Order: sequence, then structure tokens, then C-alpha cells
Amino acid sequence: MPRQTELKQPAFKQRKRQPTPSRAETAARRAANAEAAAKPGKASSSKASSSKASSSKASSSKASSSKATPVGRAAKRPPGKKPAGPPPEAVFLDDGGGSAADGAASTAERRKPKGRRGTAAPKALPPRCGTVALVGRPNVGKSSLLNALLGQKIAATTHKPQTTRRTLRGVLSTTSKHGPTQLVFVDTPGLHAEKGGLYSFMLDEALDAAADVDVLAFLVEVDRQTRGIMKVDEEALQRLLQRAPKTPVVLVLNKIDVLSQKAALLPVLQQWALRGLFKAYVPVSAHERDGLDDLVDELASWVPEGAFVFPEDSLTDQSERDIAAELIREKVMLELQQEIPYRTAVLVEHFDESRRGDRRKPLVHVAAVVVVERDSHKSMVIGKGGARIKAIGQRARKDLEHLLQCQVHLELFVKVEADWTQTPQGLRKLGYVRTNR
Ligand SMILES: Nc1nc2c(ncn2[C@@H]2O[C@H](COP(=O)(O)OP(=O)(O)OP(=O)(O)O)[C@@H](O)[C@H]2O)c(=O)[nH]1
Ligand SMILES: [Mg+2]
Repeated sequence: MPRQTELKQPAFKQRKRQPTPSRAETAARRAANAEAAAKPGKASSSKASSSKASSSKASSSKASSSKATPVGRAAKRPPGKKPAGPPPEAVFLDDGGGSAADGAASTAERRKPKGRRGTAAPKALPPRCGTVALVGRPNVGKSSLLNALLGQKIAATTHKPQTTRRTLRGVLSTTSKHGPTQLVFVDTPGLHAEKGGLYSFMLDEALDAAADVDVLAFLVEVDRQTRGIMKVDEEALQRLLQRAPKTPVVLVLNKIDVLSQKAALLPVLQQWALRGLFKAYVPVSAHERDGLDDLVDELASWVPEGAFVFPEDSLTDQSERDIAAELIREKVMLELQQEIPYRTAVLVEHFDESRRGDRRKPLVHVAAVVVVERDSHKSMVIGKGGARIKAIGQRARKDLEHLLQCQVHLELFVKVEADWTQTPQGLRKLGYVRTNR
């Protein structure tokens, strides 16, 4: 049961985040893997890794100058094939060559996305590997699409715009029609027009990510009225093209499940096609996992040939603790009205796994602080008689138990940090700090 007390002293801890892998970094890792594979006796993440280290749209000059971080574990099963026996554990990205990332070991089952092909890999084809940014205006379904592609929820999603605040990455290792394929998806905050404080941080996150990937998946949503191109989408696209003028862009029309007839999509597609800006057009539904195979096939054709950069069972760069914070924030956003959701942050202060290995009753203890900007916001988060924070806690605990696959004891606190979304100190305290890329 969540507690509604407040922390007397601020006890913020800044958590280190890994920078999103740039195209150069991915290429560098690929080169390092290839080198490792070429050396007898060393494990590599793919047998074919040496053949493609130098090919690609990924800039090899950049690659050679950046620090290569080899992936330390060898791939164990061919892409696209289900392993025999129990489902694999979710594995979190490990930049350090083998040891688990902070809080990384997970028992969460990674579900195979519905509709993913089960066909055998076209063996003759070399592997492909690259980065894909999911970009677009807020609320078009970028995070939902990432979760659907991975078959596991790692990103917060709500019906409210500007849910995602930081880039996060998820890895899909599969078999596309172009052969074994590893796509490193980068989920980004929505491209919006607001300025200052947290808004600027979010926009920089999105645009920087877009500038540094092999291919852009630009998402728009279709609606029941199929009104055609919306001005906000146009504006978001222009921002993107200014920042990444040479990167191939695939238009992803999401939410096609709302259409009663798919033919209604045609005029919208035609309008976008007239712009002549996209390499391809792929209608999907993240909710129904419809069109995901086609999307993966299309994106695969725009990433370079080359060995997988991450082990095939890698899932994300987010630790369980990071995901827990996001899932709690998601519930805060869902439970609160108006402006307040945008002015709240969640910090996980304790993530105690000491009883997780308990055979009879595995348990993880999570204590988190919901940070708000004003006293009035605090009372809204707590609610009458603590009803709202209790509801937030109950919903969050359910998700956390699903994520961690064990019982979760969740404690929630509420704390005021005046105007944190507007001040550099406030943003820093809450971990909204840009990393050098
Ligand atoms: N009907 C339908 N709704 C969807 C689909 N994909 C996403 N949604 C809904 O669209 C809303 C926004 O989804 P998000 O995934 O949070 O969107 P986003 O683009 O990541 O939003 P920001 O993080 O705010 O930029 C949520 O209510 C989703 O449930 C879909 O395929 N069909
Ligand atoms: Mg999002």
C-alpha cells in the first residue's frame, strides 16, 4: 500500500544514463565486433561480423574515431527463431562488455510481438544492423509502437501529449526479408513548439537523436475523419528535415485500427506522397500490432549491412529501475488532470532486490518520490484522504509486478521542488541533463 508521507529532506540522486548510441557509435561497435571475430578464440556477436565492418551508410570515418565498446557475449540463437524451452529473460543493454547493467537482471518475460514472422532466416543474406529513430509530433504513438515492436512495455504511454521526456532505446533482433536484422530503435519525445525549461530539453533530446541515426521513422496518426495532413505534422517534419536533411525518412501512418475502411487511407497517402520526401509509406497499428512486419522489412532495407552490435537477447538501455520510474510517472499522468502531469517527475530512491531471490515469496521493495512544483499540486497528487496517491500506487504496483515478475512493495512520497521544470538547477536535480554526444 503506498504511503502518502512526504520526504522532509530532498534526497535526490542523479542516475547516470547511458547516452543514446549514435550512428557512429553503432558503427564503431560493429567494427570492434568484427575485429574481435577476426581474432581466433574470441567470441563475436555474429559469425558474419567481419565481412561487413567497413560497409554501410553508417559513417565509418566517424566510427574509427569514436571509442569502440565491444559487446562481450556471443549470440546464442539465430534471429527470428524462438528458443527452445522457457522464454528468454529480458536482457538489458550492457555497454561494458559482459557484466549486467545497473539493476539489469530481469525475470520479466519478453513476449514475441504478435504477428512476427516465424519463417526461417534467408541464410545466404548477410546480417544488417542500424539505428532507427521513432519521431513525430506528440501523441502519435511512438512509444506504443516501440513497445509493440519489442513485445514488451519499456516506454510510458498515455493519451496525453508529451509523455516521453527522454530518448530511450530498444533493440529488436529478428529476421526480416533482408536477412538477419538488428534494429536499435530510439524512442524520442514528441516534436512540439513549446519553448524553455523542460520543453527545450525534450526537443533537444528528440532532434539530437534524429540527427544521429541511420533511418528516421516519422510517425503520423490517421484519424477517423482522415482529414489528411495536419499542420502540426508538417511543422514537425520541417524541424526534422532541417536537422537531418540527408537521413532517409520512412512515413509510418499509425492507428489504422480506427479506420472503418482501409481504403480511406489512400487519399492521405497520396497527399503525403506529393511531398516527395519519403522513401516509403507504411500503415501500422501499434495497438493491434498490424503492419509491423512490413515496417521492419522496410526499415531493414535502410540500415547498413553489418554484424549485430548487441547480443540478440538485448532489450533496452533502461534499467528496471529506470523503467519503474517511468511506469510510476505514467500512472501519475493518467490520474492527474490539466497541467499538473507535465510538472511532475518521479525519482526511484530505493530499489531493494535483496529478497528477490527468495524462493517462497520473491519481493522487490521500491520507494519513489513524486516531485511537484507547488504545494497546491502536492495536495492534488495526494487527493482527498490520500485517495489519488493510493490509486496511483495501486496501478503502478500492478505494472511493476508484471515487469519484475514478483511481488512489489511500493512506497510513494510526494515532494515539492519549486518550479523545477523551469530552472536549470531543478532540471539537473531531477536528472533531465543532456549528456555529451
Ligand atoms: N487506436 C490506437 N491508438 C493508439 C495506437 N498507438 C498508440 N495509440 C494511443 O495514442 C496515445 C499516445 O500514444 P503514445 O505511444 O504515448 O504516443 P507518443 O507519440 O509516444 O507520445 P509522446 O511521448 O507524448 O510524444 C495513447 O493513448 C495510445 O494508446 C494505435 O495503433 N491505435
Ligand atoms: Mg512517447
